[in-house]
Amino acid sequence: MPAEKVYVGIGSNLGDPVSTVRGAIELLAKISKSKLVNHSSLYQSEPLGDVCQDDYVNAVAALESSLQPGALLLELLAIEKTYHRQRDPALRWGPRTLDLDIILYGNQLINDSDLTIPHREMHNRLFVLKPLFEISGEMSIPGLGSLRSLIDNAPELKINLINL
Ligand code: A4P
Ligand code: MG
Repeated sequence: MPAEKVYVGIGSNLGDPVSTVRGAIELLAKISKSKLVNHSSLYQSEPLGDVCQDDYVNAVAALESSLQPGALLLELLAIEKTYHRQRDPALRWGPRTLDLDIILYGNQLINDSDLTIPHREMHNRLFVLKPLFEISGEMSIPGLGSLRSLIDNAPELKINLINL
């Protein structure tokens, strides 16, 4: 199967989100039959949805993958699992959030019970659209139109580049 360009959204807001996102990018680079070709800067963004949570660190990575979408999703879930628990300063185990979403898989439109591509909420999420634009530039999103117009029409959200 020829490789497809895949964009993966990365988000974390528990524990040490910067190191989690960096670690996730390193693990994305090790996925079989896939190559990490680029990743965005890290962004700090205000939480969308639940009001009682910390800011997120978000990024988007670009892969070339010849894994089928379902197989790639399993790889992402395995990476999430490695970050779901972390020692807090009191040495107790606590939850850790790492969300890895398939944002785009080539030009494919997928609507399975366990997989919707493009990601069903991407157009509402500047924390996905902005890092995606940073690495892809203007592009056409299957079924949704131009990335530039999605950014212009997305709900407002505080989001800043993290200068590391
Ligand atoms: N699934 C369907 N389509 C996809 C896809 N394209 N990529 C299914 C990945 N998974 C997909 O995922 C549950 C199931 O969704 C997967 O097993 C897969 O079969 P999940 O990550 O456990 O849950 P979810 O539906 O993604 O909901 P979750 O995690 O509660 O919320 P979201 O939608 O991931 O959002 N605010 C900021 N600023 N930044 C953030 O990153 N993230 C969230 C969580 C909320 N607010 C945020 C951020
Ligand atoms: Mg998710």
